[in-house]
Amino acid sequence: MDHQLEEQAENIVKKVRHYLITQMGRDPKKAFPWEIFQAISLTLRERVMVNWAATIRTMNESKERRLYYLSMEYLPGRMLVNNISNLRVHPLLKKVLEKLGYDYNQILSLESDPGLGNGGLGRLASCFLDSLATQNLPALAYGLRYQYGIFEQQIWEGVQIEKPDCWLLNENPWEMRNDNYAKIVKFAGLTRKKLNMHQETVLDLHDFEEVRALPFDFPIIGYSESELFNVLSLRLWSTKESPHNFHLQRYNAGQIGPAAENTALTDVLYPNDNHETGKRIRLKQEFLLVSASLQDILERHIENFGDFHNLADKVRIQINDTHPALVIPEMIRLLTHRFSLSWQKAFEMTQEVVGFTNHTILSEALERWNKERLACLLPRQYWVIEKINQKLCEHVRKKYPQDEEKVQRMSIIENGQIRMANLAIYGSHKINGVARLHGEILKTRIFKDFYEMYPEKFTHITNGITQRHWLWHCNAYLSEFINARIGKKWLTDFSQIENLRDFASDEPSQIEFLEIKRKNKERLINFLKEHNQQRNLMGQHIATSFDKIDLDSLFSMQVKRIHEYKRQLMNALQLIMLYFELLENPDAIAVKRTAVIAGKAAAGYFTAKYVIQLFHCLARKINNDPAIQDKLKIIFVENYCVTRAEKIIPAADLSEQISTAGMEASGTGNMKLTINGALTIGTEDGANIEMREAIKEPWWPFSFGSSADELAHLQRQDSYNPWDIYSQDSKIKRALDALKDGTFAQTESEEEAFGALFDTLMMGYGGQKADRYFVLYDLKSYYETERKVEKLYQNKSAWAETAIHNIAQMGRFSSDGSIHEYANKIWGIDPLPVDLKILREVQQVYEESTLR
Ligand code: NBG
Repeated sequence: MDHQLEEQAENIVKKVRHYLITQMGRDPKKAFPWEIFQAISLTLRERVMVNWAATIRTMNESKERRLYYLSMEYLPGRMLVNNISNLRVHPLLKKVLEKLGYDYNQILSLESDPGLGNGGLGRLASCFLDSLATQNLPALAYGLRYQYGIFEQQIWEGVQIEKPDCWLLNENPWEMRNDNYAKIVKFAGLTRKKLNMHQETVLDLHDFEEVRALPFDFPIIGYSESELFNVLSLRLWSTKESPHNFHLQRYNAGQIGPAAENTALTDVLYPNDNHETGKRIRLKQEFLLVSASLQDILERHIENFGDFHNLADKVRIQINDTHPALVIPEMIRLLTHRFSLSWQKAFEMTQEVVGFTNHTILSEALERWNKERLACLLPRQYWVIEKINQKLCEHVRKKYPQDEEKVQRMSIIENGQIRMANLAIYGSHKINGVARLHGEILKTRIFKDFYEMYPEKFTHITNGITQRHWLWHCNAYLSEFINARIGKKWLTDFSQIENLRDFASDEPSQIEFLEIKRKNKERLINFLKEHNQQRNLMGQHIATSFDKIDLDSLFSMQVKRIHEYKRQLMNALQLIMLYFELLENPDAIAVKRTAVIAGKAAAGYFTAKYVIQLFHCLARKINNDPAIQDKLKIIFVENYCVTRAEKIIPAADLSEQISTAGMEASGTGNMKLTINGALTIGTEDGANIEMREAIKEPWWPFSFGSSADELAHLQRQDSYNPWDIYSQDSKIKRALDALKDGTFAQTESEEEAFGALFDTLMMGYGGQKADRYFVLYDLKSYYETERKVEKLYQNKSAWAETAIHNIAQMGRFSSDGSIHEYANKIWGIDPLPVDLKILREVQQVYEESTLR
């Protein structure tokens, strides 16, 4: 075995040297680390390319139904490490780098983390791609190749500063530019009516603006125990590298900005999570994705089948939230106009093809486009939307003749706005929520009218995560622990993890589990020492000591985007209350606590930014207060991203999932933390509920807070007044007062920030109700439940036992399971493993072409 590894490593070293010379003109003895990264990637890529070509041919020749996944966001994490992991060549590559004389971790950390998404929605898309590829499902994914991903977050004396994220500074060995498949997308222009062969009106367009979308393909490698693995394509469109997108006439007229608008169209990802702003460029981005991808999809279909008679049988398109919902009018338009299908046929086909996943019930996140804006930028698509809407309204009127209000509620166009969710529901055959509670809320609250009319369209599929990335890849110690006990089947069949239950009460296993946790905490703290030094007002690093962090303290983690409904502020208040209690009596709490918080705030979201500032000031005061004898430490980790999550999550003892019940559609961080051996303190929200049911009493001891129904009731009654709590609960009052009395604020800006936080809780702002996310309402039970946490943590063995039970019951939260459900319930697609004969053929051609 060792000998074999040695030999393989030697061969790869040769290849790497070959690339260093032929691609970089570099003497291998003098290569820069970045060149080594490139050469390693190119070498590994060869292996991937063979299977990639063979998978594509397998799909084309099979003529099976295919899924096309459309998403404005992806968060794949670093590609080289992920690919090494799915190709199972980790030990081999370590050996290779050792031979070449470079440090494995250093080389791998050179790659930047492609931040092509905001948070859960984008990461879910990447977990889904991993599962699609691993389960050999015939699929292809589309997105945008943003030049700048989600901003890099820096914290300057507590204030979030957004720096551009230039992930494409260096050549990316994992993307394949594909000029042959570039597409032209048309915006604006004037329309002219004409008749198609069914004597139905369609619109021609002239004087339009043309934008060229150029695809870059990324391989998505399926995990497999053998050389038989599928490779899917993630095709990302860019407008950057097409010189004709530059508008010279405008430039000559002195309009420098507008001249570059189309060249710059895919430059930046809109950095909003659960919030849409209705900006024009965003609309153009969305249509770019839709139009280019749809042309691609239809061309593929024609190439395979010659015409569209079987389109509804062979194609499934899943839209990740409403962002790509323009696919509905655009598909109808193309089919009726360019391909001369009848309107009715085109509409029915589109409905059958498209599926829509909703990811939020927050009204500020539901997309609405200004009617004039859309009509001006996309006149033909607007015209189709009007027609779809007429059809919908007629339908509703027919079924509910007396109910004009219902028609208004369901109408796609209302009050000068186009409601994309209504369009997406009407235009697709299935709409799904992302957890059971979320699915219920869609049916009974936000899309009630649609549910009444089309009950069969509504379903839910609970989110999942890939255990390969979020356990195997990010937590080597724990993975070995699991493998040693139950083997490795869990990697592709996560239900196997159940067998771990047998070890929950086994003392040596408990001890080993706790040791692993400790090692992961140590790894995190070492990482933070190097990468999370604080910055002063000017952004310069100031020496930050982590020496007082006790690895045996309880590490609680709340890591996710900063949003009011996620209630990081409740966590902060709980920490303030704890601090005051410790000031009175440092022995009041038996275990030390290290509270880790991380997450980005949208650039214009002031309340969220104030919350970050508050954590900074809490840390400044509390971490340095000798009176509490190092019992409590607070760390805000800058720039939360996939790579940092991989370091933070394995180190967690406690997972904070404390959103207002009914607001977090699913959550996926909750799942990642649990499979890494953290216990959850959480509300009855999103997937927490299903996790509680799977893990069962007594292994889920820290559930707290009001239910979604209770809060909905309070809202309807309009009977909640946070001042009641303020005046009745002295501990809570004291914590709130501390926001105003200068306990934590040192500067005017800090005073203002915390004053504003106080006001959102007690007065409301911008026309919103005071404490609309019920922070104070749940705070008492939250605080008390945190004390229960500490009590259990004192009993290490009971803690470990509970944690192992938690991991063991997480089998159903793998994205493999979610994807399996999508494939059966929504898409109707079957696995299509790469054809061995085709693979052999491609391999042979490859071997023959490799010059010795
Ligand atoms: C987010 C939800 C999360 C959910 C992810 C993935 C949006 C619009 N929604 O609760 O807030 O886990 O989607 O489904 O980003």
